[in-house]
Amino acid sequence: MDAQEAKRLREAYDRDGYVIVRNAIDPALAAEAVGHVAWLLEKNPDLKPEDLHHWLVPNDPFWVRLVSDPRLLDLASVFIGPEVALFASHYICKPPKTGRAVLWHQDGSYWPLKPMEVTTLWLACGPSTRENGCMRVIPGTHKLELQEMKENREVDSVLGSEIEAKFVDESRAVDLELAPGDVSIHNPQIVHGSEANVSDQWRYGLTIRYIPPTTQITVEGAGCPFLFRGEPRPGINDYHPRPKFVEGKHYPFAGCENWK
Ligand SMILES: O=C(O)CCC(=O)C(=O)O
Repeated sequence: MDAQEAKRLREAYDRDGYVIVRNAIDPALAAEAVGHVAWLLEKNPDLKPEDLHHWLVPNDPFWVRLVSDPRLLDLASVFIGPEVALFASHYICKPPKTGRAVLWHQDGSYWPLKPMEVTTLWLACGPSTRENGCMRVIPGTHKLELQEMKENREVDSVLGSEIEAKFVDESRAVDLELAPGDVSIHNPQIVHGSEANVSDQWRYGLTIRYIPPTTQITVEGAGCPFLFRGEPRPGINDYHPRPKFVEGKHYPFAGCENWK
């Protein structure tokens, strides 16, 4: 990415609270991620496809390979600087007809991060459309301070909580429709969510939350810290080592021989 493109992305993100990058990764890698989800669901039959959480990451070479892809790290560094660590990553996949909504919320309200310097890359592994419950944002709401999220158990949703309705003007919402390999990138304060999947197609999405190594995860176990670029800071975060690929134990992927 050249400096002019980085400037364009940064300006859009600062103005709107989000930006879309098309073809951030190649379709073959996106397709491997879809296979990974099927593999994870088979290995973890008690987990719902919306709930493939960060605690699965440290012992999963493909997951670490995917979130440390240099193309994604280059993008993250536009927003958080050249040193890039992982705070957390979570597949939110919605099965046809039953995939749950994500109620309107601000991410930062849930996160034990100090300071709140963090950006999310939302990677479309398959097509993400209005019908299958793509992510939606309200542009400009990243300028709103972090609010307390309120519990809502009346709707079957992924988070079970939401921002108060007075902060949500749905008439201004933008659907982030993405093709496999595209990413949307969003600020931790932007008001966003997604609707249930009413289509007969799966929606496959991977959230990836990047921080600089100067940001501390203040609650142990709240994330899956890895340091991909830069130097650790004393007393800030214990980073996991890169997991080794073991045939028969891990999801096989292109290049897994380099992870042994
Ligand atoms: O995947 C979704 O529908 C919502 C994602 C989200 O809330 C996030 O990445 O912060």
